[in-house]
Amino acid sequence: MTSTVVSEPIGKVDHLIKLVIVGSAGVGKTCLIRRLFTDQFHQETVATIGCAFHYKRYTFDNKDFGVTLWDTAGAERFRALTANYYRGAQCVVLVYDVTQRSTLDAIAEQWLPDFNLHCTFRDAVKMVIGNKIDMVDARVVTPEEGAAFAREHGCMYMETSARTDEGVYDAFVWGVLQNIVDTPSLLRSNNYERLDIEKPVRPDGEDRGRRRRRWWQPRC
Ligand SMILES: Nc1nc2c(ncn2[C@@H]2O[C@H](COP(=O)(O)OP(=O)(O)OP(=O)(O)O)[C@@H](O)[C@H]2O)c(=O)[nH]1
Ligand SMILES: [Mg+2]
Repeated sequence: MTSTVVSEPIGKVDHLIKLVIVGSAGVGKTCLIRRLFTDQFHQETVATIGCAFHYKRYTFDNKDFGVTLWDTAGAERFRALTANYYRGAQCVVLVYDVTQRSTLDAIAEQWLPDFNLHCTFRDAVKMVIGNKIDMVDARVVTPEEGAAFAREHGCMYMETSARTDEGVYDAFVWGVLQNIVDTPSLLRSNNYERLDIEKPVRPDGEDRGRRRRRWWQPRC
């Protein structure tokens, strides 16, 4: 299997994949995505407001996959809003910080129940990620505990460091995307009408006569 990444506006692809990343505030969701898509890490970050949208095209076995990645805010005040993004998601990535046990507890108490309640794919891929493994001395959740937790809740498990890049590509591409690609029930044709993402309308109004839709501006 080959995997290449193309950063470009949403165009014709064989399949669209919707991936939502959730977890408590400050666990490193935005840093993981930045590492995956731009191979950068910034110590100083700004808390996500609501949700940020990213798009990237990957090629697996000569088929194009458009991956829409929804980076949600971990702050409690956005909880109700985040539930809206689960609809149509083939995958949820549940991130916790290995130096803060409360963020792992929050997956069991909040993030996973919320996703199970609102998701629309019975076979959705669920991946628990323990992030910040570079902070060896501050670590409080062991890899064994993390893996046992994920197993108990029917999820895959990986550990990462957005800072050092350890495990990031493996978790998202070989873990999450590969699993989706290998699950036929999760793959849908490139038919925007059936997807949770809305087809962009050309500014020249090409789609006149149909309901006006938003013009998505991919961010990377
Ligand atoms: N040491 C270390 N710090 C990290 C890592 N990932 C993120 N951080 C730091 O953790 C802080 C929060 O990172 P964000 O990516 O903004 O966290 P978030 O989960 O997106 O937070 P919200 O948007 O508020 O939900 C920042 O100061 C990052 O520099 C990591 O792998 N290792
Ligand atoms: Mg964020």
